[in-house]
Amino acid sequence: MATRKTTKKPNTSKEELLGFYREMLLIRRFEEKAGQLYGMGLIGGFCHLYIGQEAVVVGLEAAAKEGDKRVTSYRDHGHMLACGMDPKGVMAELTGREGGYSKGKGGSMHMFSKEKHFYGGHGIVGAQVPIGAGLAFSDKYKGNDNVTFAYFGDGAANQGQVYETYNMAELWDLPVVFVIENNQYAMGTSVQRSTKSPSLWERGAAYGIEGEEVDGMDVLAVKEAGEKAVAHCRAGKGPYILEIKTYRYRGHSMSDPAKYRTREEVQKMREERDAIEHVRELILTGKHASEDDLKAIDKDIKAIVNEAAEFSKESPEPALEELYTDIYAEPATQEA
Ligand SMILES: Cc1ncc(C[n+]2csc(CCOP(=O)(O)OP(=O)(O)O)c2C)c(N)n1
Ligand SMILES: [Mg+2]
Repeated sequence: MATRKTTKKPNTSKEELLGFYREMLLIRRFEEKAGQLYGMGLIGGFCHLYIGQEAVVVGLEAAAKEGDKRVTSYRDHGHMLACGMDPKGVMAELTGREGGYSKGKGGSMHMFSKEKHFYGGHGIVGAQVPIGAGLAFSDKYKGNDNVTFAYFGDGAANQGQVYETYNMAELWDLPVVFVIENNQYAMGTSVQRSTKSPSLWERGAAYGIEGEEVDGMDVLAVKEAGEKAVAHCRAGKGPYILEIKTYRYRGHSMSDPAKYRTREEVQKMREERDAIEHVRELILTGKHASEDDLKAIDKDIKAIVNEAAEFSKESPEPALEELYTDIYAEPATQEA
């Protein structure tokens, strides 16, 4: 992965940097807590943590506006927090409690928010990509200027449905940003082992889709690329691909034996490329805040996460009768 460019003065502000710091830290601390609750047996099933990749969603959310949509895979807790969903509702869903976004009946991979335009959370690798194009189609049909962010991984990028979607999205000029979160691994398979072509975004050229590679450990670079992508879509020029180079520090899921990479590789990335540390450095060297100010933010975030954990332990399990609810959808009404 390319090293961070430090020569250019970052085009940002104190407020923006502090906001990025807060939002990325919230995701990291939330995920650490989710890992603990999983270890305590309070979260069952699968649990895919987003630690290391925080700058991707936080940077892209900074480029989004109200009305924009997002859809992603099972590694979705960060996406939900970044678009403003309630940490209590997310954590309670992870623990299978009534206070969760799907009343405790869905879990990690089955959460949605109509209010925040978050369309899941999908366990089937790549399934969210055509869904993302469908969401973008609905906005194009309604004639508004909303954009959909369809996130998927490097592993998913080798799926056929991605390319069928590329073709239709470009054919119909759909306002969708295809975000490839290239964290270098698909479960235990590295990109080097799965993929011959060195870049994933360039495959869009076969369908006439523009795109670029982005440093996913630099939240400012992600935001800048996001703004460009979104402007392209809003201008009616069709889809755009962002291949965001990132890294997950934790295993694929909580049950990952981690035999496919060395501890040193992970350690090196944490020490040299961590996105939160990067913003912290920019804040301190730019004298935007003191160590004590940052400690106060850390404390604040810890309190939010602890409150979410407490809520998710205290919220009751769903009642037995809930087994019979939310099975069939109400007939959809035509929106203006
Ligand atoms: C269609 C399908 N095939 C296989 C799986 C099993 N599986 C779950 S995650 C995963 C790897 C996906 O990796 P990637 O797209 O890079 O996303 P990441 O986990 O790195 O975020 C696989 C093969 C699945 N869930 N769905
Ligand atoms: Mg991956």
